[in-house]
Amino acid sequence: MSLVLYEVEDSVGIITINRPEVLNALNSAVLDELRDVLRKVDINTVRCLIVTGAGDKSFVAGADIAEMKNLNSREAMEFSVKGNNVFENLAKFPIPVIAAVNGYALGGGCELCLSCDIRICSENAVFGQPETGLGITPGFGGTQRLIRMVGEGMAKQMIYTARNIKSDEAYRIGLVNSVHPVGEVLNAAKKIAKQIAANAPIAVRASKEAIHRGRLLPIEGGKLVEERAFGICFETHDQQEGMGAFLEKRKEKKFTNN
Ligand code: CO8
Repeated sequence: MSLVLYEVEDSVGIITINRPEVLNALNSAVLDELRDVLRKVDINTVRCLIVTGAGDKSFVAGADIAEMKNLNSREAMEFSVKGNNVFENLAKFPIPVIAAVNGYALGGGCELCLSCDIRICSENAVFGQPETGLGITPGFGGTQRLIRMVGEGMAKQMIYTARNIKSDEAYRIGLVNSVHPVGEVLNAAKKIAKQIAANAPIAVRASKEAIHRGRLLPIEGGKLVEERAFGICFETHDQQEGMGAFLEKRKEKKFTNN
Protein backbone atom coordinates (compact mmCIF):
# COMPACT_ATOMS: atom_id res chain seq x y z
CA MET A 1 0.00 0.00 0.00
CA SER A 2 1.36 3.43 -0.93
CA LEU A 3 2.28 5.77 1.89
CA VAL A 4 1.14 8.70 -0.23
CA LEU A 5 -2.00 8.35 -2.31
CA TYR A 6 -2.73 10.49 -5.35
CA GLU A 7 -5.96 10.77 -7.28
CA VAL A 8 -7.36 13.33 -9.67
CA GLU A 9 -11.00 14.36 -9.38
CA ASP A 10 -12.10 16.62 -12.22
CA SER A 11 -9.11 18.92 -12.43
CA VAL A 12 -8.16 18.73 -8.74
CA GLY A 13 -5.31 16.51 -7.53
CA ILE A 14 -5.77 15.04 -4.04
CA ILE A 15 -2.67 13.92 -2.13
CA THR A 16 -3.32 11.83 0.99
CA ILE A 17 -0.59 11.01 3.50
CA ASN A 18 -1.46 7.42 4.25
CA ARG A 19 0.02 6.03 7.50
CA PRO A 20 -3.05 6.22 9.71
CA GLU A 21 -1.68 3.63 12.17
CA VAL A 22 0.90 6.23 13.29
CA LEU A 23 -1.35 9.25 12.68
CA ASN A 24 0.36 9.81 9.29
CA ALA A 25 3.78 10.51 10.80
CA LEU A 26 6.36 11.46 8.18
CA ASN A 27 9.26 9.06 7.79
CA SER A 28 11.86 9.12 5.00
CA ALA A 29 9.78 6.83 2.82
CA VAL A 30 6.76 9.16 3.04
CA LEU A 31 8.94 12.14 2.09
CA ASP A 32 10.32 10.17 -0.89
CA GLU A 33 6.83 9.23 -2.05
CA LEU A 34 5.57 12.79 -1.62
CA ARG A 35 8.50 14.02 -3.74
CA ASP A 36 7.67 11.41 -6.41
CA VAL A 37 3.94 12.20 -6.39
CA LEU A 38 4.68 15.89 -6.98
CA ARG A 39 6.80 14.89 -9.99
CA LYS A 40 3.82 12.97 -11.39
CA VAL A 41 1.32 15.83 -11.23
CA ASP A 42 0.37 16.96 -14.73
CA ILE A 43 0.16 20.73 -14.35
CA ASN A 44 -1.35 21.06 -17.83
CA THR A 45 -4.55 19.36 -16.67
CA VAL A 46 -4.52 19.62 -12.88
CA ARG A 47 -5.43 23.12 -11.66
CA CYS A 48 -5.04 22.79 -7.91
CA LEU A 49 -3.73 20.30 -5.33
CA ILE A 50 -5.22 19.34 -1.98
CA VAL A 51 -3.07 17.74 0.72
CA THR A 52 -4.80 15.83 3.51
CA GLY A 53 -4.25 12.91 5.91
CA ALA A 54 -5.82 9.45 5.92
CA GLY A 55 -8.42 8.78 8.61
CA ASP A 56 -10.42 11.26 10.63
CA LYS A 57 -8.03 11.84 13.52
CA SER A 58 -4.87 13.25 12.04
CA PHE A 59 -3.51 15.32 9.19
CA VAL A 60 0.11 14.56 10.07
CA ALA A 61 1.27 14.09 13.70
CA GLY A 62 4.82 15.12 12.86
CA ALA A 63 8.03 13.58 11.67
CA ASP A 64 8.40 9.96 12.73
CA ILE A 65 9.90 10.09 16.23
CA ALA A 66 10.79 6.38 16.18
CA GLU A 67 12.81 6.84 12.98
CA MET A 68 14.52 10.00 14.26
CA LYS A 69 15.37 8.83 17.79
CA ASN A 70 18.84 7.42 17.03
CA LEU A 71 19.97 9.69 14.22
CA ASN A 72 23.37 11.27 14.63
CA SER A 73 23.86 14.96 14.02
CA ARG A 74 24.80 14.56 10.35
CA GLU A 75 21.91 12.20 9.63
CA ALA A 76 19.50 14.56 11.41
CA MET A 77 20.68 17.45 9.26
CA GLU A 78 20.24 15.31 6.13
CA PHE A 79 16.70 14.44 7.23
CA SER A 80 15.97 18.14 7.73
CA VAL A 81 17.34 18.91 4.25
CA LYS A 82 15.21 16.15 2.74
CA GLY A 83 12.03 17.46 4.37
CA ASN A 84 12.84 21.08 3.55
CA ASN A 85 13.46 20.20 -0.11
CA VAL A 86 10.12 18.41 -0.47
CA PHE A 87 8.21 21.13 1.37
CA GLU A 88 9.91 23.87 -0.67
CA ASN A 89 8.81 22.04 -3.82
CA LEU A 90 5.28 22.22 -2.51
CA ALA A 91 5.61 25.91 -1.55
CA LYS A 92 6.80 26.85 -5.04
CA PHE A 93 4.73 24.24 -6.87
CA PRO A 94 3.41 25.89 -10.05
CA ILE A 95 -0.27 25.44 -9.11
CA PRO A 96 -1.96 26.32 -5.79
CA VAL A 97 -1.91 23.80 -2.95
CA ILE A 98 -4.61 23.66 -0.24
CA ALA A 99 -4.01 21.89 3.08
CA ALA A 100 -7.22 20.22 4.29
CA VAL A 101 -6.16 19.70 7.91
CA ASN A 102 -8.33 16.92 9.31
CA GLY A 103 -6.97 16.53 12.84
CA TYR A 104 -3.45 16.71 14.32
CA ALA A 105 -1.00 18.96 12.50
CA LEU A 106 1.98 18.76 14.81
CA GLY A 107 5.68 19.38 14.20
CA GLY A 108 6.38 18.30 10.62
CA GLY A 109 2.60 18.21 10.08
CA CYS A 110 2.22 21.85 11.01
CA GLU A 111 5.23 22.58 8.78
CA LEU A 112 3.67 20.62 5.92
CA CYS A 113 0.54 22.74 6.03
CA LEU A 114 2.65 25.90 6.32
CA SER A 115 4.22 25.08 2.96
CA CYS A 116 0.78 25.02 1.32
CA ASP A 117 -0.83 28.15 -0.14
CA ILE A 118 -4.10 27.89 1.76
CA ARG A 119 -4.91 26.13 5.05
CA ILE A 120 -8.37 25.15 6.20
CA CYS A 121 -9.15 22.72 9.00
CA SER A 122 -11.76 20.66 10.78
CA GLU A 123 -13.02 21.55 14.27
CA ASN A 124 -10.94 18.74 15.80
CA ALA A 125 -7.67 20.04 14.31
CA VAL A 126 -4.77 20.65 16.66
CA PHE A 127 -1.69 22.61 15.61
CA GLY A 128 1.65 22.88 17.31
CA GLN A 129 5.41 22.72 17.17
CA PRO A 130 6.19 20.24 19.98
CA GLU A 131 9.85 19.88 19.03
CA THR A 132 11.47 21.73 21.94
CA GLY A 133 9.69 19.30 24.27
CA LEU A 134 11.40 16.48 22.36
CA GLY A 135 14.80 18.12 22.69
CA ILE A 136 15.04 19.32 19.09
CA THR A 137 14.12 22.35 16.98
CA PRO A 138 11.51 22.43 14.22
CA GLY A 139 13.38 21.17 11.16
CA PHE A 140 11.03 21.24 8.18
CA GLY A 141 10.59 25.01 7.92
CA GLY A 142 8.83 25.76 11.22
CA THR A 143 11.31 28.34 12.48
CA GLN A 144 10.97 30.23 9.19
CA ARG A 145 7.44 29.81 7.80
CA LEU A 146 5.48 29.97 11.08
CA ILE A 147 6.95 33.39 11.82
CA ARG A 148 5.94 34.67 8.41
CA MET A 149 2.45 33.23 8.81
CA VAL A 150 1.39 34.24 12.32
CA GLY A 151 4.01 36.83 13.28
CA GLU A 152 7.16 36.50 15.30
CA GLY A 153 5.64 36.85 18.78
CA MET A 154 3.03 34.13 18.38
CA ALA A 155 5.39 31.81 16.48
CA LYS A 156 8.06 32.18 19.16
CA GLN A 157 5.49 31.42 21.87
CA MET A 158 4.31 28.30 20.04
CA ILE A 159 7.86 27.05 19.43
CA TYR A 160 9.35 27.88 22.85
CA THR A 161 6.40 26.57 24.88
CA ALA A 162 5.65 23.59 22.58
CA ARG A 163 1.99 24.20 23.48
CA ASN A 164 -0.59 22.88 21.03
CA ILE A 165 -3.45 25.10 19.90
CA LYS A 166 -6.94 24.10 18.82
CA SER A 167 -8.73 25.02 15.61
CA ASP A 168 -10.48 28.11 17.03
CA GLU A 169 -7.16 29.61 18.15
CA ALA A 170 -5.52 28.65 14.86
CA TYR A 171 -8.28 30.58 13.10
CA ARG A 172 -7.95 33.56 15.43
CA ILE A 173 -4.20 33.93 14.81
CA GLY A 174 -4.56 33.52 11.04
CA LEU A 175 -2.95 30.10 10.76
CA VAL A 176 -6.04 28.75 8.98
CA ASN A 177 -8.54 30.53 6.76
CA SER A 178 -11.63 28.63 7.92
CA VAL A 179 -12.80 25.88 10.28
CA HIS A 180 -15.29 23.17 9.25
CA PRO A 181 -17.29 20.43 11.00
CA VAL A 182 -15.45 17.12 11.33
CA GLY A 183 -15.73 15.17 8.08
CA GLU A 184 -16.42 18.21 5.92
CA VAL A 185 -12.99 19.78 5.48
CA LEU A 186 -12.08 17.83 2.35
CA ASN A 187 -15.30 18.88 0.63
CA ALA A 188 -14.67 22.47 1.69
CA ALA A 189 -11.17 22.23 0.16
CA LYS A 190 -12.61 20.80 -3.06
CA LYS A 191 -15.02 23.73 -3.24
CA ILE A 192 -12.14 26.22 -3.02
CA ALA A 193 -10.13 24.15 -5.53
CA LYS A 194 -13.01 24.28 -8.01
CA GLN A 195 -13.26 28.06 -7.63
CA ILE A 196 -9.54 28.26 -8.42
CA ALA A 197 -9.92 25.83 -11.33
CA ALA A 198 -12.62 28.02 -12.88
CA ASN A 199 -10.14 30.86 -13.41
CA ALA A 200 -7.50 31.27 -16.10
CA PRO A 201 -4.72 28.77 -15.26
CA ILE A 202 -1.98 31.00 -16.65
CA ALA A 203 -3.14 33.88 -14.46
CA VAL A 204 -3.43 31.70 -11.34
CA ARG A 205 0.06 30.26 -11.90
CA ALA A 206 1.57 33.68 -12.62
CA SER A 207 -0.08 35.06 -9.46
CA LYS A 208 1.38 32.26 -7.34
CA GLU A 209 4.82 32.70 -8.82
CA ALA A 210 4.72 36.47 -8.27
CA ILE A 211 3.62 36.03 -4.64
CA HIS A 212 6.19 33.30 -3.97
CA ARG A 213 9.11 35.09 -5.64
CA GLY A 214 8.20 38.56 -4.44
CA ARG A 215 7.44 37.96 -0.78
CA LEU A 216 11.01 37.92 0.44
CA LEU A 217 12.12 40.85 -1.70
CA PRO A 218 12.04 44.51 -0.76
CA ILE A 219 8.83 46.07 -2.15
CA GLU A 220 10.66 47.60 -5.16
CA GLY A 221 11.92 44.17 -6.29
CA GLY A 222 8.53 42.64 -5.57
CA LYS A 223 6.83 45.17 -7.82
CA LEU A 224 9.19 44.23 -10.68
CA VAL A 225 8.18 40.60 -10.22
CA GLU A 226 4.51 41.61 -10.29
CA GLU A 227 4.90 43.79 -13.39
CA ARG A 228 6.52 40.92 -15.25
CA ALA A 229 3.75 38.51 -14.24
CA PHE A 230 1.10 41.01 -15.28
CA GLY A 231 2.70 41.50 -18.70
CA ILE A 232 3.04 37.77 -19.30
CA CYS A 233 -0.75 37.30 -19.10
CA PHE A 234 -1.40 39.70 -21.95
CA GLU A 235 -1.45 38.34 -25.48
CA THR A 236 -2.63 34.99 -24.10
CA HIS A 237 -5.84 33.41 -25.32
CA ASP A 238 -7.17 33.31 -21.77
CA GLN A 239 -6.67 37.04 -21.19
CA GLN A 240 -8.61 37.78 -24.38
CA GLU A 241 -11.28 35.28 -23.33
CA GLY A 242 -11.62 36.60 -19.76
CA MET A 243 -11.83 40.25 -20.77
CA GLY A 244 -13.90 39.43 -23.87
CA ALA A 245 -16.47 37.57 -21.76
CA PHE A 246 -16.83 40.58 -19.46
CA LEU A 247 -17.24 43.06 -22.31
CA GLU A 248 -19.70 40.78 -24.14
CA LYS A 249 -21.62 40.22 -20.85
CA ARG A 250 -21.02 36.49 -21.24
CA LYS A 251 -21.06 34.26 -18.12
CA GLU A 252 -19.51 31.24 -19.91
CA LYS A 253 -15.75 31.45 -20.23
CA LYS A 254 -13.63 28.97 -22.11
CA PHE A 255 -10.15 29.14 -20.66
CA THR A 256 -7.75 26.92 -22.59
CA ASN A 257 -4.54 27.40 -20.61
CA ASN A 258 -3.03 29.18 -23.60
N1 CO8 B 1 6.09 9.67 15.21
C1 CO8 B 1 5.98 8.33 15.35
N2 CO8 B 1 4.86 7.73 15.79
C2 CO8 B 1 3.81 8.52 16.11
C3 CO8 B 1 3.86 9.92 16.00
C4 CO8 B 1 5.07 10.50 15.51
N3 CO8 B 1 5.21 11.82 15.34
N4 CO8 B 1 2.68 10.42 16.40
C5 CO8 B 1 1.91 9.37 16.74
N5 CO8 B 1 2.59 8.21 16.57
C6 CO8 B 1 2.13 6.86 16.83
C7 CO8 B 1 2.12 6.52 18.31
O1 CO8 B 1 3.40 6.12 18.74
C8 CO8 B 1 1.10 5.41 18.35
O2 CO8 B 1 1.71 4.22 17.90
P1 CO8 B 1 1.42 2.84 18.71
O3 CO8 B 1 -0.04 2.59 18.50
O4 CO8 B 1 2.31 1.85 18.01
O5 CO8 B 1 1.76 3.10 20.14
C9 CO8 B 1 0.09 5.81 17.28
O6 CO8 B 1 0.77 6.75 16.44
C10 CO8 B 1 -1.14 6.49 17.84
O7 CO8 B 1 -0.71 7.56 18.64
P2 CO8 B 1 -1.16 7.77 20.18
O8 CO8 B 1 -1.51 6.46 20.80
O9 CO8 B 1 -0.14 8.60 20.86
O10 CO8 B 1 -2.52 8.59 19.94
P3 CO8 B 1 -3.19 9.63 20.92
O11 CO8 B 1 -4.53 9.93 20.37
O12 CO8 B 1 -3.13 9.14 22.33
O13 CO8 B 1 -2.27 10.95 20.85
C11 CO8 B 1 -0.99 12.64 19.70
C12 CO8 B 1 -2.19 11.65 19.65
C13 CO8 B 1 -1.29 13.73 20.76
C14 CO8 B 1 -0.87 13.30 18.34
C15 CO8 B 1 0.28 11.88 20.07
O14 CO8 B 1 0.41 10.73 19.24
C16 CO8 B 1 1.53 12.67 19.93
O15 CO8 B 1 1.84 13.52 20.78
N6 CO8 B 1 2.33 12.42 18.86
C17 CO8 B 1 3.60 13.05 18.66
C18 CO8 B 1 3.42 14.48 18.18
C19 CO8 B 1 4.75 15.15 18.01
O16 CO8 B 1 5.48 15.35 18.97
N7 CO8 B 1 5.08 15.53 16.78
C20 CO8 B 1 6.31 16.20 16.46
C21 CO8 B 1 7.35 15.21 16.05
S1 CO8 B 1 8.93 15.98 15.81
C22 CO8 B 1 8.82 16.70 14.31
O17 CO8 B 1 7.82 16.66 13.66
C23 CO8 B 1 10.04 17.39 13.85
C24 CO8 B 1 9.92 17.79 12.39
C25 CO8 B 1 11.24 18.25 11.88
C26 CO8 B 1 12.21 17.09 11.74
C27 CO8 B 1 13.57 17.58 11.47
C28 CO8 B 1 14.50 16.48 11.05
C29 CO8 B 1 15.72 16.34 11.93
